[in-house]
Amino acid sequence: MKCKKCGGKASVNMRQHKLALCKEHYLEWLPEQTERFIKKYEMFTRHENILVAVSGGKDSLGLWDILVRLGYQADGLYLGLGIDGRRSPLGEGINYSHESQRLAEKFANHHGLKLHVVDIEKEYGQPIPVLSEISHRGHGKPCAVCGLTKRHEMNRIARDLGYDVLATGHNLDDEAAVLFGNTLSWSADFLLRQSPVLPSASGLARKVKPLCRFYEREMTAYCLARGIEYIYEECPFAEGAQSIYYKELLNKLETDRPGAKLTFYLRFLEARKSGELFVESHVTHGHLHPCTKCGQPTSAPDLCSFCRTIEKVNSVPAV
Ligand code: Q46
Ligand code: ZN
Ligand code: ZN
Repeated sequence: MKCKKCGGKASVNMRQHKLALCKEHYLEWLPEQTERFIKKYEMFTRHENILVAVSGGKDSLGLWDILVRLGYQADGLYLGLGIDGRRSPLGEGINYSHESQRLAEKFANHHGLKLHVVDIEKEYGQPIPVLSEISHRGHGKPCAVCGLTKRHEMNRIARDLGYDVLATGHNLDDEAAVLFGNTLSWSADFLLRQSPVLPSASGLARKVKPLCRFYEREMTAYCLARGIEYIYEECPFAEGAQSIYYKELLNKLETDRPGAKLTFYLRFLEARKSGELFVESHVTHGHLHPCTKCGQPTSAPDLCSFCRTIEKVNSVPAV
């Protein structure tokens, strides 16, 4: 297989685009495409300050790398969730959080970039697995509390430190799996909110997903070609997640019909934009007002669900 640009040996073959490129041209192509998506969806400009949520994985580190290479002002935010053997019921030997933090810091140091690190245990007294256990949210899995905490903290840091926009590394596989799940249940509220850009609203930072049109394997190829060291392991709690099952189903479809995943997602974005699928006014938006403790928007009468979770945890006497 030959590189379409130089005729040299191709190292990445993207069947869905009918495009094969050598390493050098792939490393040019991916940022160029990202720039195109940033402009197309009006995500941000070069005058704005971007906060990249960095997990230590390939997508978020790849995204940070691309934005910096494109000349954007992008700092990182790492959330220390405390998911590792020392302090969780997972057992010894699993050092997911420590290892991902090490790799995020290594990347930042190597490129001379600013990385904010927020340790959840230091901020709120307990790591995520324990917060989840004490608060009894999420049916024995910490993902509900983890997701709630990540959203809350990313928004808090973006707001408190004055960033214009929060960027996450969600790729096409992530977005297609979410879309598939929401379509199966026809969750109109969630479908309406699924977008490459969520504008800022009543105390919430603008959120963008510049990688939403790249396949997961394209991000893996980018990180390998750039020599970015990232954490290969998934969070141990991800095992058995419904989103992984949906990804496997979509991968089967993609094998038989290259490009199916991309078409599924892009046609949805087109239909959503044109208003073909939903009439926005039919979807009920709960009345939002600021949480009396943290100020972030909530539909609950006083505290938001994150602050309620932390209150509940603090009210349980220590053993
Ligand atoms: S980090 Fe957190 Fe994920 Fe781990 S505990 Fe669940 S939500 S699986 S993306
Ligand atoms: Zn080439
Ligand atoms: Zn709150």
